Parts: sequence; C-alpha cells; structure tokens
Amino acid sequence: MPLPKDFIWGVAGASYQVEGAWNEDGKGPSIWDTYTHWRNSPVHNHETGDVACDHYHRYKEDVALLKEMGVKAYRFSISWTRILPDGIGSVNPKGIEFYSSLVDELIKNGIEPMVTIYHWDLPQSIFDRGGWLNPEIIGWFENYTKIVVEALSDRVKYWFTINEPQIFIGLGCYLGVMAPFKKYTDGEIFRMSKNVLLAHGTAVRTIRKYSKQEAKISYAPTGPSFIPDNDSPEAIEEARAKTFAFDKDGYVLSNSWWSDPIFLRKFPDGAKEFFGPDFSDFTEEEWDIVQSPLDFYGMNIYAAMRDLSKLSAAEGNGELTGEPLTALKWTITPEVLYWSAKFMHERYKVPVMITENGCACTDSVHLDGKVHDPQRIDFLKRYIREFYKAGEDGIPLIGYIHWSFMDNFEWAEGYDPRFGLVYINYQTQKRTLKDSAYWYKEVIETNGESLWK
Ligand code: GBH
Repeated sequence: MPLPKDFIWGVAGASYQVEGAWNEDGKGPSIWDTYTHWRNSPVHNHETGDVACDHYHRYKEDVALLKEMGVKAYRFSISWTRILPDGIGSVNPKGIEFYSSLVDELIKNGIEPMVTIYHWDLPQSIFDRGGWLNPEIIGWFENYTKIVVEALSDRVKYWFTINEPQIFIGLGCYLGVMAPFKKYTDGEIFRMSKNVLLAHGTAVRTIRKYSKQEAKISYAPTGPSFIPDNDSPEAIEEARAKTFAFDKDGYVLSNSWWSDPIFLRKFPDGAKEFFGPDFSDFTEEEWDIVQSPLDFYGMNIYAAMRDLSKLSAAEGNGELTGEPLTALKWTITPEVLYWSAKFMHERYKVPVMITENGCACTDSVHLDGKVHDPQRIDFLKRYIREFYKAGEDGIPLIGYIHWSFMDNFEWAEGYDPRFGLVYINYQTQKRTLKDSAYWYKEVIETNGESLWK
C-alpha cells in the first residue's frame, strides 16, 4: 500500500490570511496589521487582512464546508496576539475561546485539527522589543506555546511549531519583501536564526511536556527543491546536492540552514567560514534543545527550482522558455513531490507529510454559477501522483495537506492569487466549492486510487 489506510488528507490556512476581525474581541496588532495599514504599504493594492475571509465569524459555516469536502484534517494557525494581545503578559480569554470553539466544531464533524503555532503574524509589541533578534523571544514563545497547549491539547494531537522560517526570516528580514519589510545584515540574520531554532526546539519540549495526549510534532519548512535532469545517478546526486546546498547568497532560504541543525545537530558545511566573526556555535545544552526529536518531516512545496542563484519568486527561478506556469508564474514541476519526499526522508530519516502544496489559478464564478478550475485539478493530479509514487518506492508518507482550504490573503500579493479549493467572493463573503473541491473529495474517499483514472 503506497498510502497507509490512515493517510491524512487535509487542507490548510493561516490566521492572518483568513480570519479577519483584526482588532476584535481584544486582539492585539501583529506586524502584518501594522505594515498593511502603513500609508506606504508595499502590499498589492494596499489590501489588508482586516476582514479577509471573515473566518473568525464564519468558522462554523467553514467547518461545514470542510465536512462537505470530506477532508480528514484542517491545518490552521493561531494568532499570537489573539491569545496574548501584547505577545507577553495577560491572556485574552476571547482568543482562547475562539480557537477552542473551532477545535470543538472540527471534532464534532470528524475532522482532525492540526495547529501551527506561528505562521508569521509576530506581535507588534514583540517586534518593538527586537522581535526575532532579541533572545528573550525564546521564553516569550515558550510561554505562548504553553498557554495554547494547555487550552487545546486535550483535543489537538498534531502540532507545527513554526511555518517556513525561510520566508519569515528570509523574505521578511533578509530580502525585506514580507513584513517587517526590512533588510538585516548577515550577522543579524545569524543571531535571529539561532533564536528561531531555539524557540522552535523549546516549543517542541513545551508541547511534549504539557500535552494532555501523546503529541505528533513537526514544523513546516520550505526551501529550494531540485529535480534531476535525467535518471542517471550523477543527475540525481546533483539534484540532491543542490536541494541541500548551503548557498552563500541564498543560505537563509535553504533547506539545510534550518533542517540540518534540527535533525542533524549541525550547521551546514560552509556556514562557519561564511559568517566568520559573526559565527558562534550553540552550546551542547542548546543543541539538545534545537535537536528535540520530531515525529515527521513537514514540507511546504510548490515548485522545483532550477537556479539557486535566484533568491525570490519575483526573480523567476530560471524556468525554461514557455514552460507551464501557475497564475503566480511558479513553474509546474510535479516530480518535485517525488524527489523532495525521497531526499528529505533519506537525509532526515523520518516519515514525510506534505504540509502545503497547491497552485494559484485565475478562478472565477462561471455563468452556470460554478467555479470550473481544470488547471488546478490537473496540477494536483500530477503532483499527488508523484507523491504517491514516493510511497510506492517505500518512503513512509503520512499525509497530504492542500494549500489552501479557501482563497485568502496572499501576503504581499493581496487577494488576486486564488489558491483555494473554495472560492471566496470578497464583496459578499459567499463561498463556492470549486470543481477541484469535489475532485479532491473523491481522491480522499478512494485514498488516492481515483488519481489514476
Ligand atoms: C506558503 O509560502 C505560505 O506558508 C502560505 O502562507 C502561502 O499563502 C502559500 O505558501 C502560497 O504562497 O519561483 O516557482 O520557484 C510559500 C513560499 C512559495 C516561496 C514558492 C518560494 C518559489 C516559487 N514559497 N516560491 S518558484
């Protein structure tokens, strides 16, 4: 069986991208609230997550949609400032109440809740205290994690500490194209990275310590993934080497920069030389924290890279002339799910879960009132088949989580890119299941067998 019977078919979202209610019921501001409200906001069309999909108020309707789609799990993130408006200090009971009710509603409908503790919406007041540069953030994150775990772990079993450090540090603080839209020096990025790794490891320990049931824990990294040009061992080796390269310009976006410390208890080769005087190693006690064991490898993966020297999607990734692209111009490269599952499992030795995969399409409601999205169905069929093949080759696979559940606020790109299986009309908040939602339902019902027809 390439996919086990209890394979987890899910969909994902994240607090700032879907919830709205940005200042309701005691929620404090995050850096995304600050920067989207800034008069020089770099976000497309000056759009904000103030209302987004209004999921905060419509979560019951949304869980009903999840049920209609037959998904087994919903991966969502917690807004730190809903729980702790200042990031530290007093707890906002309304924040706890919201996530607790959401979890209840999911369980009532037979859907496994999966919690991401941090998906980029850093409390503004913590940013004002230095954010990820301040080592105190490790304790603040620990405190926040403990509160969430105590409130939800009687019902929540699956946890992701952080989503894509490559992006919130790399795109946020190195390239400066995501909140906080600032560029820090390599020395500062090095210190931030250590704080992120320690905060992650401390959160893993906190979950294990306070969880009311046996927890399943990982994180959800992303990174440049390469596919071999042909079947030769040399081409495979080249793809593997590039997938884990510590590239000096792109180190902060790389797989090895974040995952080698967590799984292999080391910084990638070349790091020490690159940072020179800015480098300082973890102590043995710190390494113990960073390396706290994880139950599986989560991966957010959308497209293969071809050129490691291109730092951001905005620069393209060295695509071939006329190559098939999604609406965000990301390359359609299905084999990336096969090769990444294989490479990650071989290097990090744990089962693999796709924690995000999907594509933006130019969806619209058609004259018949439906949303026909054949491109997405074809994209998913190709990608998930490749993942399935990795299972046939003996890679232990535990789940596939589609990004996203519904169309939502695509960060600096605003609302134009639509990633959802559910279409959102942002003027009316009407939800419409796209054709792909019904297609996915059948994939789930057949545990992947319908992918082959
Ligand atoms: C994720 O980020 C986020 O977790 C999520 O919040 C977001 O909405 C979702 O994905 C969709 O963007 O130039 O073809 O090589 C993903 C970030 C996506 C960044 C792929 C690099 C490279 C595409 N990554 N991208 S390509």
